[in-house]
Amino acid sequence: MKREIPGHIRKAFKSVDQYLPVVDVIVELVDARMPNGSRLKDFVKRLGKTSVIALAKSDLADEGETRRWLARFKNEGQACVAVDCRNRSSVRNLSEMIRNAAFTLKPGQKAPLRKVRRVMIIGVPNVGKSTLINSLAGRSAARAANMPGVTRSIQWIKLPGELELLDLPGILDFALLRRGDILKLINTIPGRDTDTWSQSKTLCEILTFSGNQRVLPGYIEADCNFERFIADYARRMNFVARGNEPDIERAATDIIKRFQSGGFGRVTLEQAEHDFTGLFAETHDSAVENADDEN
Ligand SMILES: Nc1nc2c(ncn2[C@@H]2O[C@H](COP(=O)(O)OP(=O)(O)OP(=O)(O)O)[C@@H](O)[C@H]2O)c(=O)[nH]1
Ligand SMILES: [Mg+2]
Repeated sequence: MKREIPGHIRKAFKSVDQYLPVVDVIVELVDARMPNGSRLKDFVKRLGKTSVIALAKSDLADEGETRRWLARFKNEGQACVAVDCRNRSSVRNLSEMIRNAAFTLKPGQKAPLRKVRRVMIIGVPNVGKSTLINSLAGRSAARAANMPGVTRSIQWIKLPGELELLDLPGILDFALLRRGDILKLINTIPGRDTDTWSQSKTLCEILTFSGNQRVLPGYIEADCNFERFIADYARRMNFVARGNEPDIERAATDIIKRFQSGGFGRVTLEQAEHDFTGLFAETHDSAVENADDEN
């Protein structure tokens, strides 16, 4: 059965159209662990505004890989910076960049009559938009939590120095939805408990593709064989199922939770110089259904 984009995401698209005429700058917030796969590139380009890319959750991503991503975006002529959205000092550079973009006029551009400049934060669900706004504002102004779909209403948040930020719900387009399973790995689309087996298998495959096998303890020792690795992991963690068998379902869930919270160290799933995550695309309809189910 074909379903549509969830209601609050449709509403976010409408709000972008509604507020765009009064917006001066767009902050494109992407996940540093998957900068391209979480980027709404075509969508933001179509809006035709000055934009700045911020790589959120860079505290969870590989530092070298983040440098390579920043170099790639700079090469494309994009202003960009890596941030930990939860940390006020980490977002200072971004704050500077936003001010520069908002208050510097391009050659031939007329200054707007209003003093205040307005900034729209655009990104996929759960990437850290509300957390970033709170750090930029220096106070808890927007509700944030670790699940997609937290922001449902639209609000302007005032910053000192004539800036206003718009907190929007997360946006997903069909190109990103098609990447279903890998977006669940970074918690953009909520995974179901019954999904964790296929998610952890995808995680192992991606880590193998990206040469990051060492990240998962025991994976190389299991010859990068997923089934063997999961069973060994369950045994090591003392996850026991009925009949004294290793509880491999619990192991799969544990691996996903641990990965998402940085428990295996800093890992980037998508390489700046060799992007292969498109290989993990799902069919359009099943991906849309997954996003819809939880919202
Ligand atoms: N480690 C880490 N966690 C972050 C970062 N930014 C946000 N988070 C966490 O990610 C979760 C989601 O943050 P939100 O700010 O609610 O994300 P959002 O993009 O507003 O989400 P929606 O409104 O649901 O689209 C929260 O648990 C945050 O604490 C970051 O840079 N690093
Ligand atoms: Mg939010």
